[in-house]
Amino acid sequence: MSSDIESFTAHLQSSKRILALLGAGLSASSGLPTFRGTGGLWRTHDAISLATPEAFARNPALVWQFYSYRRHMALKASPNRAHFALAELAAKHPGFLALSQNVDGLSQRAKHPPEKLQLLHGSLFNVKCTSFYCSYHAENFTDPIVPALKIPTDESDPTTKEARHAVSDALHAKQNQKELDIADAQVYLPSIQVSDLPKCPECREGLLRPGVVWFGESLPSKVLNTVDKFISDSDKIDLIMVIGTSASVYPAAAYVDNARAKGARVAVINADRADEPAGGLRDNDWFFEGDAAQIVPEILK
Ligand code: BJW
Repeated sequence: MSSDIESFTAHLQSSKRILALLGAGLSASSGLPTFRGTGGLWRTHDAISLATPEAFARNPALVWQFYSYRRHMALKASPNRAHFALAELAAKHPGFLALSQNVDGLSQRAKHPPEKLQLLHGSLFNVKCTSFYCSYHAENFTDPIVPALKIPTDESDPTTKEARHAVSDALHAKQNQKELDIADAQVYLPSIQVSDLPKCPECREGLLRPGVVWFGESLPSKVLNTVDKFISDSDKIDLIMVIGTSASVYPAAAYVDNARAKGARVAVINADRADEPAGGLRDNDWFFEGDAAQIVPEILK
């Protein structure tokens, strides 16, 4: 296993069929937290434990607050150099396909050609109706999606509001309103009624939910079919780049072995040397350790 950029570049240049499996580490430099390890906590909740249908059934307000916060943060973030470098490779290479586990929309905003980007786990900016009888789904970029989910400011926190008003007048306080970092468990989080959560505009009964794939749910069949077709139509896959992902969630993680079975060499780009794909690494693989935002543009240059 090597970290030699020259041998990687030579292989990339001769590669006809290339996959890239993308994960949260790709967007870490854009300021968006990953799921596992540091940053994987939202308030006192493991982010993974909120990404389940059971969590939504138990406490839809909390889960919506988590996703509304993430929509807000993703809209405030900008794609980094790795998103742009991958988008450029996708635009110029006819045999390249990116399989993204990310839901943050940053690859799309870096102008990654949509047909070369398969969203395995959906998007923060899709919503769908939870009613069994309704099939409503739509793109939605409204932030906040409903007024109740607006990120509170220090002015709306009853404790800090009192303190502020003790030292300044109401006008001054309003001008200096600061959004609270509600990911921090010490910070005030308003309680929200279910009746104030996003409702389906079509059936007018069901709650809307984020259009992401939670644990135990199937990935979109159209996406799975496209990826399966790319792999099965290829006599050989030359390379799979595994970028900023712990590659611990299936079926996404299995694409590394599927690509290997078609002859692919594996290049891992990860900040943590311990995060190898499940099947381990082989002698002719590459591991580039560090920030994807720095390494990806460098090795794709
Ligand atoms: C950096 C960096 C920097 C940091 N630069 N790097 C086979 C075996 C066992 C279990 C299963 C199986 N098949 C299916 C399952 C069950 C389950 C599963 O995989 N469980 C595992 C825990 C084992 N899978 C499912 O349920 C899937 N559905 C399914 O298979 O349906 C059929 C079925 C159903 C029921 C039973 C059996 C079959 C659905 C999975 C959906 C995953 N959803 C989430 C949430 C999406 C919505 C949201 O965003 O909230 O997807 S979970 C979360 O994990 C999210 C991510 O996309 C995904 C992967 O995480 P990712 O991106 O890898 O992030 P991290 O944090 O794990 O890693 C970040 C990496 O970056 C780290 O390595 C860092 O070191 C690195 N890094 N900074 C470079 N600057």
